[in-house]
Amino acid sequence: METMKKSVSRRRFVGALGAIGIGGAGLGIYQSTGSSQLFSTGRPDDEASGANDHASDHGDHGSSDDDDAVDWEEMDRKHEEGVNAFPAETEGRGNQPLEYEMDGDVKVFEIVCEKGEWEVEPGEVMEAWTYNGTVPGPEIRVTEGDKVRIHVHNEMNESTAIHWHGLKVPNSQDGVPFITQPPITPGESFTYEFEAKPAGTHMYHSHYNAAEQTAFGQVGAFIVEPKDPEERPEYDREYTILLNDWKLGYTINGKGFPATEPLMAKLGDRILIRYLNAGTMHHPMHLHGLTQKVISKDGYMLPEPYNCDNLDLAPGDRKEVIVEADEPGTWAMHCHVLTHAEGPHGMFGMVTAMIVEE
Ligand SMILES: [Cu+2]
Repeated sequence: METMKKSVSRRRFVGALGAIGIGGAGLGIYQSTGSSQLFSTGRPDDEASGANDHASDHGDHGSSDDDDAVDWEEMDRKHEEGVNAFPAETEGRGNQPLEYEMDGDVKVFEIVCEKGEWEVEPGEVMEAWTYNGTVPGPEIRVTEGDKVRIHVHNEMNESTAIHWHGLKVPNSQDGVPFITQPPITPGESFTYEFEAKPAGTHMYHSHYNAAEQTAFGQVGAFIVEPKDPEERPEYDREYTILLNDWKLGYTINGKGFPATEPLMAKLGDRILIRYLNAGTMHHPMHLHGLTQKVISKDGYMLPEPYNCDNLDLAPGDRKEVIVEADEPGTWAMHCHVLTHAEGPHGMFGMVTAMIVEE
């Protein structure tokens, strides 16, 4: 992973979005229906209030049947404001490599489950349940065939357990309380041990009160590099896009637009994107202007890779794509369930961009 924030030109981003015609057109239709709930960020406080900070103050004029009442200049301003803020600084960064120690030939990792806070968007600090303090949790990355030991410490006030989603582990290590192990009760620890296989993009996530624990942030990427790199296509850079919804809203790697990070590429680069959907909904990820070649599903290489620009991700899915950065510019990239991405106040949630520099 690379730090990308510094090299982004906001002017170029705005220019590119202008060129592809993202704007307020058509939003008057949404407003005349008065359905501001459509633009919920998905967070529980939104559900309670029936509105949210992306949609709430359009209620002032949203109930009007007269489209002329729409303050289009204000809508333009809000749209522009969000884009100008991208990529916005927030506290905390998930998905960072988890260090390990060697014990003989075993890679030993430590994971602490705890409740805390997480800044999802600038100024929007929410209750989060974390692995080692971040959302998503740190990235575990090993090589196929590695022996792995993971100590999980539960510092929460409810039980938990971790499931190694996509990995082929012995049944006793599968992480499902009352099926393969007792729950890890508050204050207790549990040690998982297995051989890392098969190669691919996998996940680890809570399998206890999982709807809540995972939605509050207890999920991370578990990458198993192939023993033989020749098995996989070559690439110049890679990015992980872990999607989640519900408790922290619609997020990419624990952040909502404009706090999401852009994917940077040099013209001609081949970019590997690892998509993981940890959420409760489908999220079709649409990349403007460039082709996504899907090479694997759940770690398994496709016998016939296929091209697309809109790639559906069901809950639990992991898909790997190669994008050839063959067209310069700032290309919007977002979930195409548009209520997860753009409302009367502009873009939010599952939105980022691939920036191809010449
Ligand atoms: Cu979505």
